[in-house]
Amino acid sequence: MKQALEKIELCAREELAKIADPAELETLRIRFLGKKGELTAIMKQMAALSAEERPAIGQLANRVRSDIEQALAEKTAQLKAEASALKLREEKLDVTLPGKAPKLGKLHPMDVVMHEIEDIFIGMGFDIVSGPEVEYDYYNFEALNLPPDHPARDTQDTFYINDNILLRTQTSSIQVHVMENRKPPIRVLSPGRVYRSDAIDATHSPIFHQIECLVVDKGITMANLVDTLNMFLKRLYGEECAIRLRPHHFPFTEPSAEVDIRCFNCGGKGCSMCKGEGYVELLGAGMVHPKVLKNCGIDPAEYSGFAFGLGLERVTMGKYGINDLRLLYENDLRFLNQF
Ligand code: 2NM
Repeated sequence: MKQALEKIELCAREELAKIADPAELETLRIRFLGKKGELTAIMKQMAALSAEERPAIGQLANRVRSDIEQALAEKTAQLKAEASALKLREEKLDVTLPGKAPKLGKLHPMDVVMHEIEDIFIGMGFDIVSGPEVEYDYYNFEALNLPPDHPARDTQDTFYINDNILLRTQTSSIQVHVMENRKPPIRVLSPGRVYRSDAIDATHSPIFHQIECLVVDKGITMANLVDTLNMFLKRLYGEECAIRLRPHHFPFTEPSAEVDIRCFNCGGKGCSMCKGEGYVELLGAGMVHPKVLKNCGIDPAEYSGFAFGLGLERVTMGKYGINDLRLLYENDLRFLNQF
């Protein structure tokens, strides 16, 4: 029996040494120490021993059991330690490695210019206002003194939703809402998307952007218009910027003017950039027509105002030397990444 017990211990140690998987440990424990295990089977035979032999064999059996239990515990601890060391190795994170920089987006050149213009006017005490792109004929044309037979109202030029509703062709429709809803003094800048039924080419698009400025108060004159234009354009283009006004006609302003900017390339002498003119057309402006003020509930005998409007595409193209409008809409990263 002594030999049998020693053999069990030896065998258990050998088997244990081979194990690499924690799941096999339990199988081994049952095989040697379980109720139907090898050690239990030997213990059951102890009844047959003589009273002299029993204590020594009993002691040995107990020692073998506790030795196997201890060996099992040690192996369990060893496997656990190995598994956790492996996990640590596999999940190792080197926090000193350089990070992967995320690709940052940036503003479209038209947004850059628009924000710049908005900031200039906010600095002069203006509010930035917007309005609906789908508009009533009244706000887009009638209130602005465009008669029913005016060519701009032609279905060839304007996208109509129905007889009465259209896609706004100018941001002046916003100004009508502003004048209806606010009391002078009014100082607003209204940037926005506008729609005209034009074919796409290097200088035209059915969707483009305008920025319009409106001031209404007591005693507003052309002098205020010219001063505001100079202040605005010198901030946008630099102190050397100079402008000139040419008489023009708009139905919603009287008098009206086209505003040219002196050519930056030749300083006014005339060159290929300005086509020999010395000046480049930039925007339209004028004193708000008394009929328009009246349409919007403002008494033209008490108040006067000036307004001007510019195309954001044209200003952006001029500022960055872009020669084709379509580049602004194509979202080609080779183009956009240059800004
Ligand atoms: C322009 C040129 C001249 C303009 C007029 C008005 C309003 F609503 F006050 F009558 N808003 N904008 C105006 C005047 C717009 O764009 C070329």
